[in-house]
Amino acid sequence: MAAVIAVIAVRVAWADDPLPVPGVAPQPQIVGGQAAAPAEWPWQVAIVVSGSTPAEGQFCGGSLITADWVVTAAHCVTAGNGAPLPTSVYYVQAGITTLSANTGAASNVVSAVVHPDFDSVTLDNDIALLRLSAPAALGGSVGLIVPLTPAFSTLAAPGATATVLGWGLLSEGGSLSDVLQEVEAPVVSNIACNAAGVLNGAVTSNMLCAGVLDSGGLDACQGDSGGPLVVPDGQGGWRLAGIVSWGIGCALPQRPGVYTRVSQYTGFITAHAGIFGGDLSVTKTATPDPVPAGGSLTYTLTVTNSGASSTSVVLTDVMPQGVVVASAIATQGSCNPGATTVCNLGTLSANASTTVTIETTLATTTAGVISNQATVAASSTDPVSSNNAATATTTVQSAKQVPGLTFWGLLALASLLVACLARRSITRRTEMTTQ
Ligand code: 4AZ
Repeated sequence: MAAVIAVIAVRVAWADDPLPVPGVAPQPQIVGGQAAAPAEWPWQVAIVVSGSTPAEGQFCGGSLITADWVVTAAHCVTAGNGAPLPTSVYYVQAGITTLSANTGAASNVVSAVVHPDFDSVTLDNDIALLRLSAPAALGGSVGLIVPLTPAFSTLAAPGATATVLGWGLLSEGGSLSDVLQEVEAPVVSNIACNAAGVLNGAVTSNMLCAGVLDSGGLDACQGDSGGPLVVPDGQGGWRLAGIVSWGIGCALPQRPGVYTRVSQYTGFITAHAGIFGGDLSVTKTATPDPVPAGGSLTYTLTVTNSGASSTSVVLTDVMPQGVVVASAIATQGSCNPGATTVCNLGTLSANASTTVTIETTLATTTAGVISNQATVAASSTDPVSSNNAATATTTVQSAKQVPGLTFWGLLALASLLVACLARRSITRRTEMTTQ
């Protein structure tokens, strides 16, 4: 109870999210929305005042990005001066759609990482990560959402239809919505959002706007803070593009809602929740093509990490029949040349590439198409393993030599001729002797 009082005391300074006032009639929540179905948005969590039920004490939303990390707004978990609240004064409820049904599971928060550049006046960098005391049990009505990364930021381009979720209020003194609300709102460009008569330059590049400029009507509102603004990922899933942050009133014309632009925070999220990992690909060339039997063949492999964080890389290349490795040199890390060449490339930074050069010699008998596949794999500790195995294949034509054109061919032909002539003369001599 003391904790609740502590929260109420600090919340006087939070203009945005009034705590629920028991006995006050509910008002419409997320503006222009509709009730969500159970388990429709499984990453949505409620942040609730400790010692109260979700229906009594939900004051912000959040999104589960790993089994033990929730992303929310910094202003949800800080005092008015931007200082973090003790994590003991709130808890996270996952797997809940109707607050009064009190479904799902509550988790305590062991640490809150408020963005170091959070500005409690301008609400720039309004993002915080909450680490749960134990991983949430995933499945059914509890699931994860992937934060939008810069590589996919066009999914939240102006005009894209985003969906905002929350149990928020419409006006001060209102009650919480009992059932999670969802509303679709188009993304508005920062330029349009910042125009005079709209938000007048208050929107930084770390913010994203959504709403209907001319008519209003579709918006988040007080108490939705910290909750998700999601966009379709184009493959039947969703990405977290925004965090409900602030606005002038709710759903007014010329006053879009403002969200933390999540794609600006892959570094911050990776540093703490470490979710993105590497994203490896490999390309390979073989020269020359065609290659003469007995000649030299050089494989050049380029490994690229286009993921959001560094990852350690092992490259394996099994040599085809008749191809003997002379040397394998990596620009970073080291190689063990052999019939199976293994290169331990060490840590490859995000957005970096590295090269391995494998010099080989073909056996003189090697002929036809020589196919070779290389495989790269990230270390087993990479948190996202699905995007880290890649292969590249090369095929070169080994030009079979025409006998007689080479020195050795000529020599073989010559010795055959000599042997033949010698045999003929022996035969003659024998004939002569028997005569
Ligand atoms: C708030 O105070 C709040 N209309 C959140 C969103 C919006 C306004 C206020 C957007 O939590």
